[in-house]
Parts: sequence; C-alpha cells; structure tokens
Amino acid sequence: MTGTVVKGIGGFYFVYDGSDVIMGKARGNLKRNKELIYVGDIVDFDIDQNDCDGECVINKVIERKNFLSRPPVSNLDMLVVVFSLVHPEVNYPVVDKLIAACEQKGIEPAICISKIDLADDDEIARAYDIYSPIFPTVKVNAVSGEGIDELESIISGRKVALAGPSGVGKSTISNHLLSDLGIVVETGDISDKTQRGRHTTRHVEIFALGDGTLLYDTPGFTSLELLETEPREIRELFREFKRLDHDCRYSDCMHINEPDCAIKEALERAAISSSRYESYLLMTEEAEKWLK
Ligand SMILES: Nc1nc2c(ncn2[C@@H]2O[C@H](COP(=O)(O)OP(=O)(O)OP(=O)(O)O)[C@@H](O)[C@H]2O)c(=O)[nH]1
Ligand SMILES: [Mg+2]
Ligand SMILES: [Zn+2]
Repeated sequence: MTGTVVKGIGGFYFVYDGSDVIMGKARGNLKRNKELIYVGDIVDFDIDQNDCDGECVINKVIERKNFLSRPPVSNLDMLVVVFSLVHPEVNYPVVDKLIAACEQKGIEPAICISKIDLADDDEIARAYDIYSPIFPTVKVNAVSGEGIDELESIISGRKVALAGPSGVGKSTISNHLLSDLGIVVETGDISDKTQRGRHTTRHVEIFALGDGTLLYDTPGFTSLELLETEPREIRELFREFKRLDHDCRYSDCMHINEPDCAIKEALERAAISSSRYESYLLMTEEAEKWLK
C-alpha cells in the first residue's frame, strides 16, 4: 500500500492512506541505511501483523519530486512564504532566500503578508508592490479572517506549505483553513522583549483539506543558511531578471558591474525592486564565500 507521511515524531511516522492516518515505524533496512523519511514522503507500507510498536511498517520511500531541508518537507507543489511587517519585523533577504530555494527545487512560490492589522498602510503597500508583480500575493489578517478566502483559492488542490519566521501567524492561518474539519493547531504569543516568535510549532504536520489540498504547517525559523549554489546560478533564481536578461550586452552578465545591463537599467526605472536586487547582491556575496 502507499500513503503520505503526514507527521514524524520520535521515530514514529503517521501515514495517511487517503482516508485514515496510521501510526508506524520504518523497516530496519531504512534505519540501517540512515535513510531519512521526510514529512510529505510517499511511502510503501504494510500493516504490521506481529509487532505491537505501531500499526504499520514503512518499507520504502517512493522517489521524491523535491525536498527542502528548511523547513524539512518533500513533494511540494507550492510554498507560501508568510511574513509580517511588524511583530516580528520582516527580513526581506530571508523571504527572498526562501523564494530562491523554491525556484531551485521547482516549487511554485506564493507570498502571504500577514498581520496587516498591525502594520502601516504604506509599509503594507510597499511589500505588496515588491511581490505582487512576480508571485501570487495575498494580504491576511488572521485574527479577523480577512484575506483567508483569497489564500484558499491560491492554494486549492495543491500540496502546499506555509513557511516563514516564527510568530508570523502560520498556525493561526492554518486554523482558519482547518476550521471546517474541527482541527485546531497550537499557536503562541511572540516575545515582548525580542519581538520574535517562540517556536510554538515544533514539527511539520500535513492536513488534508476537503478540496484535495494537502496543507503543511511548518515550524518557524529565525534565519536561513545560504543556498549551496554557485553565484552564477543565483541569477537564474530571480524570475523577474530572467524576463529581461536577454537585453544585457553580455550573455553571461551577472548584473553587477557590467555595462549596458538590462537589470540595472530596470532597477533605475524601478521596474525591478531595489529590495529584491539587494537580496540578490547579498546572496551572490554569500555564494562567493561558500565557493572559497
Ligand atoms: N494582530 C494579529 N495577530 C496575529 C495575526 N496572526 C497571528 N497573530 C498572533 O501572532 C501570534 C503567533 O501566531 P502563530 O500562528 O503561533 O505563529 P506561527 O507562525 O505559527 O509561529 P511558529 O509556530 O513559532 O513558527 C499569536 O499570538 C497569534 O494570535 C494577525 O493577523 N494579527
Ligand atoms: Mg506555528
Ligand atoms: Zn545584466
């Protein structure tokens, strides 16, 4: 039989077969080979007849379409990068790194600007203007539920993760999406002192919504390590650059110091956002260091 791993805790895995969730363990050979099982993995399993540890045994992981290490998930169609502008403050390079990781793995990115009840209209407009020309972008207030319907229509029918820093409201949003199922996941305050989230969600968990959507609620993070990527690969991960780069004088233009660069020209007339370009510079610098 095959099913999807929807949660893994302390060596136990929870496998969803399309109707039920069955608790089980990995077969010995998987453990011996230290083969990791990701939440999102499609696995071949048998109902366990004699072992009383769990109800099923996972025999093997079916080849993954993709996986990410942070958050640790596999087989995504889409990842929604969730960020708030205040409480906690946005870190745009972290947002752009997560988007780049999606581009690298063939996962469709979407953007959710959360906690819009707390931020200035100007700041919300700025964030929306950076991302909405490039990606599906939605503004959400997870206290009132504003924007949840729009988010629902963006993610409908897909395998989709909510990912982003701790405390931005991923689980609060999940609770809106799960309300029809009567499921409530844990949410937590952000710290008054540091204005950061408290890492309330500790494990990735997948929920099957009524319309065929598989929703992954994931633990937040505070930083993201750099991608293990060559500098010249990074420009491929900014899709708005790709639309223009055939107009650069040099076909291998890095869009940094070269003359007649279409990206820098677009930057000057604000057709490319300075925030995205700054993230690009930062990521190429980090990649140069990683090469050494
Ligand atoms: N004012 C306001 N508060 C919100 C909103 N969304 C979430 N919150 C609050 O923000 C806090 C953190 O929300 P969570 O949903 O736990 O955040 P999270 O992203 O799941 O955090 P981790 O699980 O730590 O990664 C909670 O106190 C929520 O009530 C919002 O739109 N507006
Ligand atoms: Mg959470
Ligand atoms: Zn260029």
